[in-house]
Amino acid sequence: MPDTHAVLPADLARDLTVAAIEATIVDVPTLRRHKLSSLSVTAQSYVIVTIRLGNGVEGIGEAATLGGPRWSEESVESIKATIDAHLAPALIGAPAERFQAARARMDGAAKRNNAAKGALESALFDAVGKTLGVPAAQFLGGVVRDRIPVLWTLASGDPAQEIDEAEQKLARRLHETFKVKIGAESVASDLARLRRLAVALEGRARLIVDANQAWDEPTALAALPVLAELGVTLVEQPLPAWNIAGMARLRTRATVPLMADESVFSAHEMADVARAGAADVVSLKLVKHGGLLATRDVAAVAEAAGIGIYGGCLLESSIGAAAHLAVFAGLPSLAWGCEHFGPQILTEDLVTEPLRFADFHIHPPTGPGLGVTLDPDKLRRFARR
Ligand code: MUC
Ligand code: MG
Repeated sequence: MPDTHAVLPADLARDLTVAAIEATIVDVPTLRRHKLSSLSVTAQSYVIVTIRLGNGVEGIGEAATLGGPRWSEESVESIKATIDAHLAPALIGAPAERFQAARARMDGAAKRNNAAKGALESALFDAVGKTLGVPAAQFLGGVVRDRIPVLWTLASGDPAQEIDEAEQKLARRLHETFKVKIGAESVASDLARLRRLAVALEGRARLIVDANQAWDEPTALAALPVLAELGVTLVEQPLPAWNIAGMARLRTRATVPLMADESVFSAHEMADVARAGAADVVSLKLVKHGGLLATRDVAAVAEAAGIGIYGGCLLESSIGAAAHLAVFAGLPSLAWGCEHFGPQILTEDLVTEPLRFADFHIHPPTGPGLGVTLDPDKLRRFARR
């Protein structure tokens, strides 16, 4: 098919060609140390992508990472290099509004590199949406919800600090579900920490846990009944990403639902997990799936298999969060809510008007494109030198 804008009026169409792409690495400090099973961060690193169209309109997107290339294989350095050398050249001159064709061009230029592709596709949705005065969610069929339950992650590893942090979130009616990061310490110490949290917050908060692949099968099997007894309502990625058969075996013995995170990047992996009966719930993330369209594809496979959907994050700023929310707001079902607390854990957000959190919900922005505006001063200030 020729790369023209045949479906749009000629003057508008001419303008929607991708003219320039810029990728900037930023490092934004977090309010406190955030500790996962295999990494710990005191700053979040993103690649902020700007796409300028022929009409002069700019769209923005964000690729998040966590602890360099340790959460997934991409780092901000690899993301910027892949965009500059391979993905940007594949998009320059292409019609921005042909999102599926842009996805095919990117897939032709680079295997995986999903965080990089997700940032670029977000920027395409933003630029075209801003040109046409239409929210990005509209390109995916429009929204079915205008607010989404949002949890907070407790990840300092210090139970006294975590109880205090949860109390503050409850008092301000920001979050009433808390995801506790486990797996960095021994199982006994994690379970003791969880017991302190469960007792302190009993009847006032829900707890879920994320082991980020830290356990083997016997360890998980022994821990699951204790997690159930403590009232934990969801257990995320207890086993290594590759251990789908192990997750399926665990699931036959578990009384707490299991969520796949690192096990599911592609829609094909989602289908494998579904076929194996290896998860009750899946966590969706742009950085895993490679864009808004791909995230919706993974959601469709999950829905078809009766697997619950949870709106995952990688501590994105309001830019990346807005791109996720454009998808989440339109999914037929989002039974497990979302975790886009990222904007609140940064010392400063990267947009002029941060996303709204109120009454334990996050509100997807309603303006054109992603509905957020990059603050150029902050981009300059946090850009890596
Ligand atoms: C993950 O594995 O879920 C999301 C929230 C958080 O604290 O860590 C991330 C990554
Ligand atoms: Mg996770």
